[in-house]
Amino acid sequence: MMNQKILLAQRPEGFPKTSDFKLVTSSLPTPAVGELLVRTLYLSLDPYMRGRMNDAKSYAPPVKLGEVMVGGVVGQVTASQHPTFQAGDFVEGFLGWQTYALSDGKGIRKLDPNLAPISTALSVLGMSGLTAYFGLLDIGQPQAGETVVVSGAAGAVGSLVGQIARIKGCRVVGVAGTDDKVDYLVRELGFDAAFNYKTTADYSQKLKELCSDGIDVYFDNVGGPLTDAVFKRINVRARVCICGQISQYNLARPEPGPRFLWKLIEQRARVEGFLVFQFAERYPEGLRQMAEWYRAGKIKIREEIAEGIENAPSAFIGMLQGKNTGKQLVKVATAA
Ligand code: NAP
Ligand code: FER
Repeated sequence: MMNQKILLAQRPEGFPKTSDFKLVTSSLPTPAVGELLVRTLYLSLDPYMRGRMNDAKSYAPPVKLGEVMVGGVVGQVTASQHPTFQAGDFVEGFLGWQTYALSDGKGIRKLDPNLAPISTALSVLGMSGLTAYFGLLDIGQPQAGETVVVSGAAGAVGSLVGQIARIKGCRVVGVAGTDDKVDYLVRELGFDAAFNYKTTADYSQKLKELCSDGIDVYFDNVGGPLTDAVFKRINVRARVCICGQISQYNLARPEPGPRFLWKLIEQRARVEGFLVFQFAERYPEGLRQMAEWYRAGKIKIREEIAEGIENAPSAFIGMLQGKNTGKQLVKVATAA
């Protein structure tokens, strides 16, 4: 048996291409004392990976050229010399774009496959869910009756944010990139309204129509012109949560925007960026609550599943282009 790995072959200029990645095969490692070998079942594809392909330090160092791409994985232990893991255990951790990974157990979470499908450890019961939960509730502090606008609304994080805001009694307006996504938000996820930013000419006018009482919380996944338009409609003491700026990730240079800081004075409003990792000590709370809502049917999810590690680069590019509704995963192997 061999290990298949996807390496960063070159740093993308603008939008990534499949040739920025390289699939290589190597022999399977054997775990030493204190180590375990994990077979990847699902690989998570996330927008942050685009940032890690650049030669720029952020909260984490860039992926080096010729290194395995970073990524969250759900897998199954195939061999272990680690006291807390046994062959057959299901686990989740940042194990990278590869079919097998050696680990020392640090940052590896054991999963109970009877509680929820294991893939959810990468979506609603993983990083996407925790981002939605803490970003909306801690940074956004939505109150019943308030209007919450979510961009990237049909994606992994955005679809959860809108549903949590509904649970909290808010009026929720989503923004997404296709008419099917807009239908999904309103008909299946219970959003009060949604619009397609690709076919809407005047965002500011549309927001005025759909948010007649103004905007109290904006959960921003995208940035760019949509975010500029939201600022024109924020209410007194509004909270703007900066979760992501995906409209900027593939640009060679960030776009200059209109200057809207005066709106914050007028409305005594707050803008705050956050990283899900800052809430690490409270992950158990977030996971408990998300699991309760998910199991009670109050939160619905969709997963977009590509097949085979070799298709991870094209699925990643597809996710950046909006081909996914809900969480983009790659199914790499079937559980034993
Ligand atoms: P996702 O929303 O499932 O997938 C990305 C989506 O972005 C695509 O489906 C696409 O949908 C949309 N998109 C792509 N280009 C766009 C553009 N130019 N303008 C507007 N929308 C665009 O991904 P996710 O994992 O849930 O992540 C959502 C956001 O959260 C990202 O910005 C990510 O960086 C951020 N995030 C932040 C943290 C944190 O700790 N701060 C953690 C996780 C994620 P459309 O069809 O709607 O265009
Ligand atoms: C993300 C976007 C940005 C994310 C992290 C960041 C974990 C962090 C960026 C930085 O530190 O520069 O989706 O997810």
